[in-house]
Amino acid sequence: MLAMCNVPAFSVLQYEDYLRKRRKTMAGPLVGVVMGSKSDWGTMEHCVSTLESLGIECEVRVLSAHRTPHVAAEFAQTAEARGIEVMIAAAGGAAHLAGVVASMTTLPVLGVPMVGWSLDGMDSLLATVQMPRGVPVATFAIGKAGAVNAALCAGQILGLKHEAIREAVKRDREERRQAVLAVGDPRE
Ligand code: C2R
Repeated sequence: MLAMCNVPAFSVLQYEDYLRKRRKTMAGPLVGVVMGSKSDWGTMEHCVSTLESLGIECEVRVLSAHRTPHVAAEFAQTAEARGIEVMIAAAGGAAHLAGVVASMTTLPVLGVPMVGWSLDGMDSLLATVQMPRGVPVATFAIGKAGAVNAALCAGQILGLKHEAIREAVKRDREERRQAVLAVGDPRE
């Protein structure tokens, strides 16, 4: 599992110390975005573009808890060691991906239900949100709104520690406020 991150072999204590130092110096992706299929990209690109608009670097992968279970598990298990601080997982239909990711890491996992091939995404919403006690997935709205809000929420979580991201989230909120006020009378 650790081979994927090129972590040299040493004791658990040394490894934890190594991770702590690495995290301090590391400027790399802070968010891991994973989706069950390329067919989710049309929705999840709004998540990634929102992260980018906040100046948040992210990893983006298509991986499936059903079709590529071992790689999906490894991606989640090694996320913290790669410097990832928040995971976003999107899937449609029998949407188990976010739950499986959450089972493999203690990083916060934000789940985004995709509109699948039927049921307008209600299946994905319930599959993502109904996690058993003890393994949370913070679940967002179905589709594009959820994709954007998951990115903004990731920004809010990261903003607790990263000042530049905190300020970017405040700017984004102000821009959205201004955009509504700029509409004025919609008949015009
Ligand atoms: P295809 O379009 O590839 O057939 O996928 C995907 O997220 C997608 O919305 C259809 C839908 O299947 C979902 N999928 C899952 C998982 N893997 C793929 N729900 C999973 O691991 O939960």
